[in-house]
Amino acid sequence: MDKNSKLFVAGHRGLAGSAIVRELTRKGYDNLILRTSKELDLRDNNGVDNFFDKEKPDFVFLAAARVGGIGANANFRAEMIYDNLMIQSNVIHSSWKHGVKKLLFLGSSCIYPKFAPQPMKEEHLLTSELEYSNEPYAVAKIAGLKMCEAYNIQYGTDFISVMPTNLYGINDNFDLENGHVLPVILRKFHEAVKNNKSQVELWGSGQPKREFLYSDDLAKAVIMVMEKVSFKDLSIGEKIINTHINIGTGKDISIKDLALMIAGITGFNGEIVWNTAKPDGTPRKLLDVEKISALGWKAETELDEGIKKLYDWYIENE
Ligand code: GFB
Repeated sequence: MDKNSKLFVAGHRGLAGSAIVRELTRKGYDNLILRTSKELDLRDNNGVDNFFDKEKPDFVFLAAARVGGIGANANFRAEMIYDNLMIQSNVIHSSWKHGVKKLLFLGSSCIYPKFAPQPMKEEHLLTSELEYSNEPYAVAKIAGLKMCEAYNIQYGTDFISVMPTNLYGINDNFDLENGHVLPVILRKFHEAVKNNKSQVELWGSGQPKREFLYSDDLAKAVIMVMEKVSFKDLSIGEKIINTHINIGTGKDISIKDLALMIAGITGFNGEIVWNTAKPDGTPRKLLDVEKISALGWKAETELDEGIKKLYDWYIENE
């Protein structure tokens, strides 16, 4: 991939996609092809095919997806599977058809079994049942990585999949019902401080543990993989040893401790009420990051530092 290669970043307005665009621009890649979902509906097979035919991108970052927190996964089970299957199938298939040199597909740590050993290694994929609350999303993401693998084997393409842990950062989803846990807690505390509220309700028991990665750190990992790694590097001879690479910090934190950290940053001193009628989701979700570390990448942003950056951005853009 050189500095004037034609790069298509699908999903460039989202949390992951916008971070990838910022980092590509910072590194001097200046031939980016970007389309909003209004301009190009990635669920539309003909539209996507025509776009690839016309633009002929050399490299594709597939960061477009229907995503959300545990609420969105419960409220939109149908969209979670339909939209994701359509988006990724159209983009992956058209990338093959129109000779894309390399494609990078972004999945999620939700692909692993609910009770996978911790930390979760790439080879734990499909070893037991999934967490029910986000099963439609996880099934779509597993289909995406398997589709990349299948095209690589049959057609000799170079389509690589990476599985990031829970992300947070600029352009995050702060929607109280459907957003991700970290930005939603930040918003709840911020609004409580602003409105002099002494109590904030959070979901579940607070006991589950999650691993959080700042989106700008993810972008560096993703671009490094695109620049350095080929699908054949993930195999030994004919044997495929890995279909994907985990991207995480290697450290996790309970939702309760996360809430206390965010309370400190936002200045919320009131009471936290845990609504246990809301789901906890999977008990723990920590990625094994040995492979991405061996490639020379490491998360740089400490959690408290990343939350402070996100809080500054949120206040500016509220
Ligand atoms: O954001 P979330 O769905 O991440 O929720 P997941 C994580 C945990 O935070 C759950 C608790 O145990 C929730 O009960 N929680 C506490 C809250 N308060 C809140 C709140 O106000 N809002 C939310 N959303 N949660 C995501 C998937 O699962 O993992 C995504 O939903 C994505 O699709 C991501 O794949 C990696 O870790 O449970």
